[in-house]
Order: sequence, then C-alpha cells, then structure tokens
Amino acid sequence: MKSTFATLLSFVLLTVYVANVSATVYQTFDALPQNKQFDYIVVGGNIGGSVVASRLSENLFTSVLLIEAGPDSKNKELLAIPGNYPNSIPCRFHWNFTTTPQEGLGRRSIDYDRGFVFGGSTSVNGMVYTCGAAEDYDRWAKVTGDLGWTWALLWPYTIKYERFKGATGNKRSVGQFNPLSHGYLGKSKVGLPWSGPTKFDNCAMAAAKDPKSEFKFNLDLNSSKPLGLTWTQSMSGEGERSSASKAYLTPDVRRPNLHVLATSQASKKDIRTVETVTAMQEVILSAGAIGTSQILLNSGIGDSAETLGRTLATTSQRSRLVTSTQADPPLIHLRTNATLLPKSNIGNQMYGGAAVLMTPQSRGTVKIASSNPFDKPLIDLGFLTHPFDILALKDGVRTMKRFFAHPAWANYIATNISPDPDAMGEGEWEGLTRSKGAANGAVYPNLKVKGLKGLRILFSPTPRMTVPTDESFVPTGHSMAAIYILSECASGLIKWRL
Ligand SMILES: Cc1cc2nc3c(=O)[nH]c(=O)nc-3n(C[C@H](O)[C@H](O)[C@H](O)COP(=O)(O)OP(=O)(O)OC[C@H]3O[C@@H](n4cnc5c(N)ncnc54)[C@H](O)[C@@H]3O)c2cc1C
Ligand SMILES: *[C@@H]1O[C@H](CO)[C@@H](O)[C@H](O)[C@H]1NC(C)=O
Ligand SMILES: *[C@@H]1O[C@H](CO)[C@@H](O)[C@H](O)[C@H]1NC(C)=O
Ligand SMILES: CC(=O)N[C@H]1CO[C@H](CO)[C@@H](O)[C@@H]1O
Repeated sequence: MKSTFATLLSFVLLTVYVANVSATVYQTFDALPQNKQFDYIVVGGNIGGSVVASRLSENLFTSVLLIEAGPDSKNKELLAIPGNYPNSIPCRFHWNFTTTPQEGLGRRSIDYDRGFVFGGSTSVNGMVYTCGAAEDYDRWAKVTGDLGWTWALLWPYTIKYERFKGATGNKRSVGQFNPLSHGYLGKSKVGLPWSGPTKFDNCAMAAAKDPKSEFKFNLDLNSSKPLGLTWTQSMSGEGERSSASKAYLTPDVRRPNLHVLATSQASKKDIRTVETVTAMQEVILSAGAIGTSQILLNSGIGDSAETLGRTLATTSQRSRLVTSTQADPPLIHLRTNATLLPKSNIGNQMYGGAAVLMTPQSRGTVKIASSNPFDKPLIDLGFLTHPFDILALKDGVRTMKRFFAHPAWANYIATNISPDPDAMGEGEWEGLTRSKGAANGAVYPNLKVKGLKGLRILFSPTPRMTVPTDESFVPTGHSMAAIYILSECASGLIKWRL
C-alpha cells in the first residue's frame, strides 16, 4: 500500500527562520532524527494537528512528526494571558492575511487574522466556547447518511477533550453551568468568567427572568440548544488560555516517538527546495482552511476542475472541492459608539451588542497567486454575496433592538449606533451595512479529499463522508468546540485505520 501514495508523502520543508532553541521541540530540520522517516506526518500545529499528533503518539511504537510554520508558544506570556485578545497579541504571531476586495462589502479588502504559532488560531483567538445545536450535527448525519455525525454520537467527544475548571479565583459559579454537561479529565481547559457579574449581566439576567421575555436563561449551552442567555464559557482555566498546543502538545512532546518541528512550512513543490521528510503511513493535512488549501493547490491538486475530476474520481465533489470555503459569519459591529449609556452617574460604563450571522449562505474561495508557497494566497470570503445573509443580518439587528427594549434596561440610554433598518429605506440600510459593517473571523471549508490514498485532510469541520459542497455548513456557534469534537473523532479513525 505504501507505494500507492508515495508521491504525496514526500513533503518539502522550507525552514522559515530559526527561533530560540527549546529542549523538546526541534527548531531546525537538521535536528530531526537521521532518516527523516515517520509513520505519520501531521501538518499544522492547530487543533486538528495537536489532537491527532497527541493521540497517534499514544502508541509508543508509532512515530509522528508534527510540522508547524509558526514559532513555539512556550514561554510566550502574551499568548497565555486570557483576555489579551485581540489588541495585545503581536502580529509576529499572525499570518497577516488580507482578503481580496469583497464584492459584497463595497469592494473593500479586510484583514483576515489567523494564528501563526503553535496552537494556530487557538493561541490568538477570543476563546469563546460554544458547541452549536444538536440539529447542526444531525444535519451532517442526514446529508452524509452517516450516523456517526449525529450529536448523540459526537457529544461524548466533548467529555473526552474537556477539563472543566469552573471560574478562576474561587469565584462561585453555582447556577452558572450544568455540571453534567462537562468533562473533567480531558486536556483542554474550559472555564467560566473570572469577574463579574457586571451591571450589564444583572440587567440581562433580570430581563431573562421575565416570563414574557423572548430571551430566556439557558443554564448551559451544551444542552445542545444554544438559544437564550447564558454565562459565557471560554477555553481557559486557572488564569490561562488553553490553546490546542498547550493542552495537547506541551504535555506529550516528551514522548520519544513524537517529533515536533517549529518554524517550518510544509509544501509539496517549491522552487527553493530545502528538505524532504517522508511518511510511511499517512500525511495528515491540518493547516487550517487557508493553509491546507494553499498546500493542495501548490501540490497541483485542485489547479483546475479537470485535474480534480481525475484525481478525485470517486467523489461527488468536483470543481469546487479545493477552493470552496465557508466564510465565517460577518459581524456587524455596533460598538463604533456606545450602545448603552447609564442615565445615572455610575461611571463610564458602556455596553454594546453585535449581530453575528451564524448561518451564512455566501461562499468564498481560496486560490494561489503563484506556485511560490511563500506568496500569500488569494482569499475571497464572498461576504454578503448571498441575499439571505443581508436579510438575516437585518433580522439580527431587529432582534437586538427587541432585546434592549426590555424595561430591565430602563436606567440606561439605549441608542442604535449601527444603521437601523427601521429608520431608513431598504437600499440605504443595505448600502451602509455593506460599506461599514466590519468583518472578522475564520473560514471554514467543509470538505474532505477522497480518492487520494495516504492523505487525510482535517479541514475544519469536516464530515467524515463526502458532502456536496453546496450542502456544506458549519454549526451555529464558535468553531473551536466542533473542531475539537471532529479532531478527537478523526484521531480514532486514523488510529484504527478506518
Ligand atoms: C482572531 C480570531 C478569533 C477567533 N475567536 C474564536 C472564539 O472566540 N471562539 C471560537 O470557538 N473560535 C474562534 N476563532 C476560530 C478558531 O480559533 C478556529 O476556527 C480554530 O482555531 C481552527 O482553526 P483552523 O484549524 O481552521 O486553522 P488555524 O488554527 O489557523 O491553524 C492552521 C495552522 O497551520 C499552520 N500552517 C499553515 N500553513 C502551514 C504550512 N504550509 N506548513 C506548516 N504549518 C502550516 C498555521 O501556522 C496554524 O498553526 C477565532 C479565530 C480567529 C482567527
Ligand atoms: C506578520 O507580520 C509580522 C510583523 O511584520 C511578522 O513578524 C510575521 O512574521 C508575519 N507573519 C508571517 C506569517 O509572515
Ligand atoms: C459616533 O460618534 C461620533 C462622535 O460623537 C459621531 O460623530 C458619529 O456620527 C457617531 N456615529 C454614529 C454611527 O452614530
Ligand atoms: C446535561 C447536559 O445537558 N449534557 C448533555 C450534553 O449533550 C448531550 C447531547 O445532547 C446530552 O445527552 C447530555 O446530557
């Protein structure tokens, strides 16, 4: 079987730069063991890569090489401080991507952040922890015809990866979460707010207690019914961010069979070939939505519809296979000015709300600008190119207006600072939203390459079976939880050669 996929398994390594030396993580290619052969090569030190490298290397007879383009996150306090996001995270830990001019946003290009460091984006993100709705996962199962994707079969993985820590600093958190909804023996810390409750929290909770309120209290979002008001959980604990690398790699890198190479970018083809490593079993691509697309495109997989059709004859995914992405929900930022100003003299507190679209119908693409793997890819999020997205956002703004209309906010001046769809014409609202609405977040492709042996792709999140791309969708929540679930699930599939 090895020879069938030999071509794909030779990876070119481009050493980007040499960072400070650590005892357990290789900083240079030359430091790697002599023969440069491993059972598995995992590309990308993000959730998928960290989880899979950790789980595969549990078997001490299996050798695993994990390759990460960015630097080690060890001793980087700035990354460990929870709440340091986003402004205090230096750009040396970012890819500094910018999108192509967005047709749906008045042809503006927007910054598109991704983590360039161990842990990938989990080292630089907002840490907000939500699992999404059971219906989202059940829909994966329905679309794929694979019961393995039902929430009932996937949620046990949350128990596997979670190490629930409650609130830091002995803060009481009774009544702020459901103890039965969490795992306590896993690797990734999940916690509750370490401060508060704030005046905002108290008002929101008072409104939620009103039996007539549309916005009811929800004890724990792992009820898999994510509607309502809740105490936000985050992937942090004991005063620290719990990145994927901190949770999975730092403890396991002492294993003699797990090799982690930092500051090295993997690619298939390069004009400046530096080094090559070989996997005896499989290559697992987990370089995130952008990085994985770039590697595949640079490898000649997905250059054109024809190539794809041939290479992937057994799949139903054709021309859009590699380039399809699902854009992260655009945010309409309402925080440009204060939304709520206290009427009485209680200081300068201001609170804001944002409408976030969790079910975008718009789709984008990732393309390469050249065959040089160091060139930035062309990222087109396709934001607001589908009419549904504009309608849904408009509805979101109205929902928020109803939320702040509750008497619980009576002592505050609630002002609408984003374009108000009820105060202007349809065209004007849409125009302002497209030209002013900021957009941040992640790209989520929802696909997997089949028909290529020896190569797995941990696109996040990726149902196990081929999904026609037009059916691709992500859970209605922040993406980390779903990706941890899928990564733990994928580790089992790889380990047991399924
Ligand atoms: C600013 C920001 C805020 C966010 N906030 C939240 C939040 O609050 N809650 C939440 O749940 N989610 C949040 N997310 C999303 C979440 O962090 C990501 O969806 C999640 O981390 C998974 O990302 P990924 O695996 O697709 O890619 P990434 O995490 O970006 O991982 C890709 C990894 O592969 C590496 N890589 C890329 N190319 C190569 C190559 N050629 N060779 C070697 N290595 C390579 C990269 O350096 C990186 O480490 C946020 C994301 C961002 C960017
Ligand atoms: C992003 O920019 C910073 C600052 O210029 C730089 O240090 C870092 O290496 C850049 N990231 C990448 C992936 O090139
Ligand atoms: C926000 O506040 C500034 C300064 O007070 C003002 O000039 C601007 O018009 C306000 N923007 C909106 C959208 O209300
Ligand atoms: C108590 C609780 O809500 N935990 C749940 C987490 O999600 C699964 C699937 O819906 C439930 O079965 C658990 O009971």
